[in-house]
Amino acid sequence: MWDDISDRLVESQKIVFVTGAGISQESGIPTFRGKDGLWRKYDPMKLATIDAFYEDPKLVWEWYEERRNNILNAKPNAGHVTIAELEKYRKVSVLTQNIDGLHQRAGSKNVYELHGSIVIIKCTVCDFRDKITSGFSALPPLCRCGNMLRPDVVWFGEALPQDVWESAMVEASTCDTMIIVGTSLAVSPANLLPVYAKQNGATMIEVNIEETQMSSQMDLSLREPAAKALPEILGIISSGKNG
Ligand code: BV8
Ligand code: ZN
Repeated sequence: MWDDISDRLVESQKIVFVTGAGISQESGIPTFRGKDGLWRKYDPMKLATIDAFYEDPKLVWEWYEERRNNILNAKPNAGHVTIAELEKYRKVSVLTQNIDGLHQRAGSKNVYELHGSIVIIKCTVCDFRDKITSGFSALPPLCRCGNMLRPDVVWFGEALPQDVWESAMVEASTCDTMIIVGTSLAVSPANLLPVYAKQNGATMIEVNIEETQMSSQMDLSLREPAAKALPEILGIISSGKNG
């Protein structure tokens, strides 16, 4: 299993990663559906929605402020750092569902944030939008125009940013290798990206501590934590070179 995949990794030219909450789990950021998951305390399906925000903006903001604090104190782990390192050997793009910015902080250059970013804050009415890493004194915070501010994330029921989604589809359809890391692939349309890669004949590799709904479609499933499995993949590529 590994030999064939190692050869393909050595021959690979362009690697596209699709990442989810699992890659940030080892940075201390709870996943959505895991046992430590956010789902346990709150129901993101209820809170990460525009209705919840307008129904109870304070509650939704308390949830985001708690996550912002956790994320701003978190550090990229070996999984994020390895993906950034791989750019020395291959053309790499990262299509992430995460809103924590850890791929960029690890040094990845080509990151597409499919679901937005928790550190970018925008106004619900005017075109104010800025990176804000400090806490807010009052929740919900108000814009200078008097309207509520919100995190620049994609809520359930909201469309993904058009330009980001279009680029992500192109990346997924033009890679020879896709590595899917730490995502249950439960959320659409992000979970279509592996389908596009497979249709394009890419080598499909999954890194996940559990089985996912696409495990049977993978050429290789590594049942290991991302911080352990990704350095193994880097080792094969860096010693095999090519590319
Ligand atoms: C859209 C930002 C259309 C916010 C997120 C029925 C009713 C209502 C809606 C729908 C429905 N059916 C389908 C939908 C659409 C909906 C959807 O997919 N719902 C699902 C849940 C059924 N999708 C949408 O609404 C999307 N928009 O469709 O718009 C449209 C079109 C045009 C015009 C208008 C509208 C928007 C989806 C984006 C939602 N926002 N995040 C926030 O974060 O607060 S999604 C949220 O879930 C996160 O982004 C997260 O990344 C994502 C997916 O979860 P995962 O990343 O996979 O995380 P999860 O915990 O599930 O899994 C972690 C995995 O890691 C596990 O497999 C675990 O085993 C593994 N793991 C754990 N530790 C490790 C590990 N692996 C390796 N190493 C480890 N150490
Ligand atoms: Zn405003």
